[in-house]
Amino acid sequence: MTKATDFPLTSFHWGTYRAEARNGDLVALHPFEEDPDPSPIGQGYLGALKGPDRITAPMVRKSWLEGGPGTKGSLRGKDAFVEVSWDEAEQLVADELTRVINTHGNQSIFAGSYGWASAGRFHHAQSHLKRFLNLLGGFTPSVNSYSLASGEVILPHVLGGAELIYDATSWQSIIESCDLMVAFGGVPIKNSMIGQGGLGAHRTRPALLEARAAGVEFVNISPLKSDLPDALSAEWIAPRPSTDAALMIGLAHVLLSEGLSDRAFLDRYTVGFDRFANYLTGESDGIVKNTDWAAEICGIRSEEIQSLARRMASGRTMISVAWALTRQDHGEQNFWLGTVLAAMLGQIGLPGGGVGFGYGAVNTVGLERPSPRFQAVPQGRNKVKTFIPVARIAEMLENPGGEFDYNGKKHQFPDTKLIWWAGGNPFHHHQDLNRLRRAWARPDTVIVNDWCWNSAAQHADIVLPCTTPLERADITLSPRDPYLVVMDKVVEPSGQARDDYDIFRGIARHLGIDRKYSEERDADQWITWLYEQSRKSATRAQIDLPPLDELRKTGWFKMPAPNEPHIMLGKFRQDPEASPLRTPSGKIEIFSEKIASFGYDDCPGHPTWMEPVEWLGRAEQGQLHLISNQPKNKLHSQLDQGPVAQGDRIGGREPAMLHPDDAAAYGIRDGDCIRVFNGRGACLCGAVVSDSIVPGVIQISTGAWFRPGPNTDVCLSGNPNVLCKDKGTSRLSQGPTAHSCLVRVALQDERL
Ligand SMILES: Nc1nc2c(c(=O)[nH]1)N[C@H]1C(S)=C(S)[C@@H](COP(=O)(O)OP(=O)(O)OC[C@H]3O[C@@H](n4cnc5c(=O)[nH]c(N)nc54)[C@H](O)[C@@H]3O)O[C@H]1N2
Ligand SMILES: Nc1nc2c(c(=O)[nH]1)N[C@H]1C(S)=C(S)[C@@H](COP(=O)(O)OP(=O)(O)OC[C@H]3O[C@@H](n4cnc5c(=O)[nH]c(N)nc54)[C@H](O)[C@@H]3O)O[C@H]1N2
Ligand SMILES: [Mo]
Repeated sequence: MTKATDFPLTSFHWGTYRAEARNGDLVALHPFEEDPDPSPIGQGYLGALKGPDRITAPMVRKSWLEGGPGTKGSLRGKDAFVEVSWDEAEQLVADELTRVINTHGNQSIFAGSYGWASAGRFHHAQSHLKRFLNLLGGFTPSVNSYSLASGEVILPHVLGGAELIYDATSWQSIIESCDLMVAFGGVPIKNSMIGQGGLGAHRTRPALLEARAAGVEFVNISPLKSDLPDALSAEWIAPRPSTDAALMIGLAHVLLSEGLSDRAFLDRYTVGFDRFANYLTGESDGIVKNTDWAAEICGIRSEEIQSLARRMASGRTMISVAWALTRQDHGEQNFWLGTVLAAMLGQIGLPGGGVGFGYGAVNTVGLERPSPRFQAVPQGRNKVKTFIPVARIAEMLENPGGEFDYNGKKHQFPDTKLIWWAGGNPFHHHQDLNRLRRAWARPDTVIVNDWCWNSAAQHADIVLPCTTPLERADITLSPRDPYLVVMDKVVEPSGQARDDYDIFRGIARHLGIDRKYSEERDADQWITWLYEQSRKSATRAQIDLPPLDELRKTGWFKMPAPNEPHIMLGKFRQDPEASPLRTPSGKIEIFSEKIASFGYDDCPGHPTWMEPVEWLGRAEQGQLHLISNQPKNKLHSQLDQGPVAQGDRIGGREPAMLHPDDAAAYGIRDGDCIRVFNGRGACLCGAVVSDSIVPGVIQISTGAWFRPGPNTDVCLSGNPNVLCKDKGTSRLSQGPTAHSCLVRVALQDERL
């Protein structure tokens, strides 16, 4: 009999599986034998791989094909598509690139192409798109991520580097030395199922349970009870969404006023505490930031804030600040304040204590593993100097030549004529989709490489069908995961689908750059080259990787974990003079002269509470705060069409969770079809009535494919991004603010 371990391996962002195919079809994905907590997400491929949403041939939007570039952009997402041959599609793309570059210049090509694409070191869609366009003179890129843009921009100012996000004190250190883990935004198990670039073994749930068994206590600070598993018996504190900054300032006030802060640590390792202390006491602005002040804003009782602060000061405390807390108005403040609280407790750089950014956001945070440098597909050099902060896309399209602030400088938006997306879904990830749709009508041409007819493909002019990881061989080489996995080709590509590499190679031939683009290597030769380069650099870091032919035989390899549990900023703690931070002062910046010098009223020189643009403190009667968090049954919009995600739908719509009190106020019962709406848009959802969410808050996971009805803008499948506001976190980082959003709800007649 065939054993599961006889089946070939493949890897996704949500884990490694053994894939079973019969007669050319995928029939099962078996959990990888090394994985103690496999994710169900992968099963979404069954049915989706060859389902009705698969793109099986190159397609061109009818009006564009008939009228040429710039024709009826407002029909994007509504027009019919016409099938063309690969040769015809390649020629159309090559001609359009030549026209745009010659007439408007390379900066008018926007190819930031943000998105998660698929695991596998070689077949990484964005790398190929960028390498290809750089050979033609470049393109306008985007900077930072939707995940935590404001965190990525603030941390270098405060702690000297954004890479600390992935350098968290390890779970092992928490298990051994921590007394209390205070998790702002929780440690959501559902999110820890993911590891970018592929992962071997899910670590977070076992780590949390080990920590609990070792006596670590947990506090879940979140509007959702489920952000920490029940087995941890965590205390649940639910502040109003987007008010954690006020809560943290209240906690800091208790530490200061009750003499619980570590003055010696603050003196030796930080700068600017006194300026912040003057803000806490009200000396600088006349407002005392005590717990009564905080309670008024965040809705947590004053005594509860005091007792949490005292508890945090009474032992070894790890503060976790979820990435979600950066995806809200003034999101910078939460990472900054989490750091300041940990500095006041004086535990940064000690085992099991201090601050960590996003435990549970992905499997990677807190994972014990070495961090070698692995070779990526070389992207070449981009000669174009224009760029946008990733979430400013609609503004860029609306406002060519317009000025924007970013991290201390002023920049200009380019005039975009051509958009090319490969490996991302802007109609999933961007906020205010109706606004995006209007702005998206403006460029002359939109090209999308994807494997399924999701909303990004639907809104393109030229659609180039690509393969999935199951249809190509690759290798995972993630510096953030200890497992290397040889990914086998399991089934043949559907229809005429091609690897992204072959798609670009085909177009490169029409433009005479094939040799430069391919370096005359086929995919297999590239994979070998990537592996050998990575192996050499691993050797330099004293990590021995097996030769490739040996690895191909075993299928996977696990790099050994370091001997000592990792402690973030441990070296800095030991000797701040010998190992200074890369901040201007070399220390933790509680006051940043640099940020203050930018003069931004939405991000001053020290952490500050500023009212978010939309929040319950200013809600009108009938408004609820929307949390659009990550879906448990898929990765963003990926596999939304598959059986796992569809199986959780209610009447075909995304579930929306609300509290029994709110449901009662609108006559909503469990399972009802509801309309969630605000001035920006509306979507239909299936109601889930539950007391594991606080009153006043409604939760809709992201990921449902944007599907406006034939005669309406209402999204029929429940994509919350029709509701979320499209505004930058601040002039400092211009990050997305999806989580600061008010909505209304109503019962909905199903016949819309
Ligand atoms: N309201 C709200 N919005 C959010 C968030 C939120 O919390 N709330 N979260 C934000 C966050 S953190 C993120 S990271 C973004 C995620 O946004 P995205 O990363 O854009 O979302 P995905 O659905 O993962 O998009 C990946 C796309 O790549 C395609 N793809 C997969 N493999 C391949 C391949 O090999 N080649 C090509 N060409 N394509 C491929 C998939 O089919 C899919 O269309 O969403 C953001 N949006
Ligand atoms: N299954 C699955 N896992 C994923 C992803 C996925 O799509 N599916 N996406 C991956 C990606 S790209 C990313 S960036 C990470 C994101 O990781 P996170 O940012 O941690 O993910 P979210 O689910 O958006 O938010 C975590 C929790 O924060 C809470 N929260 C929201 N707003 C507030 C607030 O104002 N205050 C407090 N205290 N809590 C709040 C919500 O209850 C939410 O459940 O997840 C990754 N993991
Ligand atoms: Mo993300």
